[in-house]
Amino acid sequence: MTYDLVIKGGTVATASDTFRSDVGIRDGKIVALGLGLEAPDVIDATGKLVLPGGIEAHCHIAQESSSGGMSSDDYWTGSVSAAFGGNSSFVPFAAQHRGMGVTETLEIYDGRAAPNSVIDYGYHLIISDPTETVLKDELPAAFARGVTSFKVFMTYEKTRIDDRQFLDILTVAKTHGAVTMVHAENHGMIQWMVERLEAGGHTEPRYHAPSHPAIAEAEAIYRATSLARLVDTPLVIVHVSTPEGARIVRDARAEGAKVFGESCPQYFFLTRDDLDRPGMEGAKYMCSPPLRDTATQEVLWKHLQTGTFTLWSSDHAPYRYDETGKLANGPEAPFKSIANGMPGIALRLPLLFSEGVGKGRITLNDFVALSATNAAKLYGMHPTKGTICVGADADIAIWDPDLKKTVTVADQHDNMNYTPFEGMELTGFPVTVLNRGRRIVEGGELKAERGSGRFMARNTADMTGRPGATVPELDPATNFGARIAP
Ligand code: DUC
Ligand code: ZN
Ligand code: ZN
Repeated sequence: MTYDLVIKGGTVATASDTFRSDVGIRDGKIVALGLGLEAPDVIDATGKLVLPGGIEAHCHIAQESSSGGMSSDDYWTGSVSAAFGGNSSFVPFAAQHRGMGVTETLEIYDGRAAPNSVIDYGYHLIISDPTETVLKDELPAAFARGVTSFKVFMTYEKTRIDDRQFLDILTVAKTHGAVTMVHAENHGMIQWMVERLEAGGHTEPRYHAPSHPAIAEAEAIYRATSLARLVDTPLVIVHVSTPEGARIVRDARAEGAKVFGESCPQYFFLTRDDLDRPGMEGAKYMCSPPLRDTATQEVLWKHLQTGTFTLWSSDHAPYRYDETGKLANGPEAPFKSIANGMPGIALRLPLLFSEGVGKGRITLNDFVALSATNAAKLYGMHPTKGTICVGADADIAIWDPDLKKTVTVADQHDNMNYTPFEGMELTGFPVTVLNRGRRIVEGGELKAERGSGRFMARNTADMTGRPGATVPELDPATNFGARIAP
């Protein structure tokens, strides 16, 4: 057999196995695993780890925030930063705003992504206006073109949907096999807290944390999982930030519900104390849900270790620390008028590798599962993406497990003027990244052409191991609850 490219001498790891193997690549696909493979083009991976290219499954790229401002990264800078962080593909959001159609929304994002992305991309569709046309015609059409995951918000004035609308969306998702994702926080509790804080004159960034109490997340996660269990359809709770929230996800999973949890590095490595930095610096650390505390971090690590979280995502939501981003509403804007979100797309994987694998908290195979395989399975990309096997796309990240670096904004390759992780010392970084067999990052340089990433039409989720259950009231065997089954 002949190959276009062979990755030679490395240690390959998948979500289940770690083994010495060369990787033979032809026409952008992995076509052979074995020793002694040869090709005219060889990457020497001696002493390196050969891992599936990361799949960043939660990031905001070229997206207007709910407060109107545009994210600082477009599909060019966002995808370049992702590639330097060891990702071969990503799935940002396409956000429908009220009054817009879904088809129109996707066309807008096609115009933003196709000419710019250097890695393969798809979209999760944010639905904030579930009209009859959207539910009956546009969501099925989006699904048919490979947009197979929908996100909803339970808070934010301009995007939130109510429980009844949520059920309608879950029902469409169930009919087509789509996955629904939710930002779960109780809107009324947040509003009430904000009003009280503002009335007391507490408007600095540090008050963002108490304005989103942990119990607001727990209440909404319980409600969201209950709605999904009524419909018996898959639901991802994104950016879980509290022990209470994680426990609800864990319990729902233990009962077999089609519920999945996602968490993000900021909740593991930063705390609300960062919001207390002098002047407006705290604005850099504002995200929603907000940063919590060190006790929370310990609990979240345990949930990551024991499988509560299927997904580890950056939630890269970049707004520069200047008048184009965080300070768009003035140099002393009240916290409620400051865009929520922080960057981190290039650090999602190095942070987890260094502090997870490097510190013995998780295995290398867990790392692979969290970096790519789980997202590929849940969001309908597996096995074309997310693993190293014959027949898969040659999406590969070659890691130097011993490479040490101090995090600095200059190394992020994004369009930001800060990184919240500045100064952290990490060990283990990707050094060469491939997408469909082509080098996109090598030797510290970008090798990919702008616009060379391709749209990924995604399939339905793999629900193996998540049986779900019909609630008694909807079980035809009990006549929709009118009589008790014998
Ligand atoms: N939710 C996100 O998922 N990202 C940024 C801000 C938010 O509210
Ligand atoms: Zn969110
Ligand atoms: Zn997000």
